[in-house]
Amino acid sequence: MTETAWFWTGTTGMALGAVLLFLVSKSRTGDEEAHKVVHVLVTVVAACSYLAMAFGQGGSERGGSTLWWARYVDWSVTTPLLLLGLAMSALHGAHRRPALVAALLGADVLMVVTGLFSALSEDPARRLPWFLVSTGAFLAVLATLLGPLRREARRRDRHRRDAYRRNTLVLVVLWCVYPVVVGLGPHGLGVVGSTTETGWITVVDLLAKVGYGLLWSRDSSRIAVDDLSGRS
Ligand code: RET
Repeated sequence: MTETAWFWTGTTGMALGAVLLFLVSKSRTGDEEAHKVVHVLVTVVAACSYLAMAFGQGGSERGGSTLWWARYVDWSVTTPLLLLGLAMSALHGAHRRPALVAALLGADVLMVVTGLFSALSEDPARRLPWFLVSTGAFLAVLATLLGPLRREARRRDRHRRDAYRRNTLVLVVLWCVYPVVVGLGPHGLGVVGSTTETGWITVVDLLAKVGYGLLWSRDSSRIAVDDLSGRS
């Protein structure tokens, strides 16, 4: 498959995913309605980013291969939204702990921005330190999800608690693939080429945005029933 074919796969998959996520979660209310907006928006933003790359936009020549920075623009919007959705669910009905949410989203944006600095560095002596800073921010995100937020989620009703555990597990596993693929790619160690990198990222992106959104939607219908019956 060519790199452009992968970009079209991403565009179509994300656009269909947005419609699907909208349809399956149409009747949500309250927090779960906000959660629906998050998932639909994430797939719409990603579809636009893939369309730009399919059009040959959002990339610059770096060291003999194209650096697709449109991806980082996508991630700077979609990753904070996905984390916000998870945090809202863990903190449902509780004192919202704005400092915790700000730390989570702040570390995440730092991860994406410094990851872009790493990819933009032509000189390995600059690329590596930025990669390490980005990885440090990523570890801070994971520590917040698996530490304080998990403790908050444990205090919620059964469905929210289970949903948090499942969604966090899936999110952590999928997100760990990104640094590995980008690290091996043409703007990292250069072990794999641009098309391979794009192929892997497209597949993981579809799982982390559409697949993960559908997983939420299934949990969310149970949560909504609980909320209606006053059990939350
Ligand atoms: C980079 C490179 C530097 C080190 C690290 C990275 C992590 C990226 C991640 C991206 C996740 C993207 C998602 C997008 C769609 O929803 C920037 C690749 C740690 C974790 C989930």
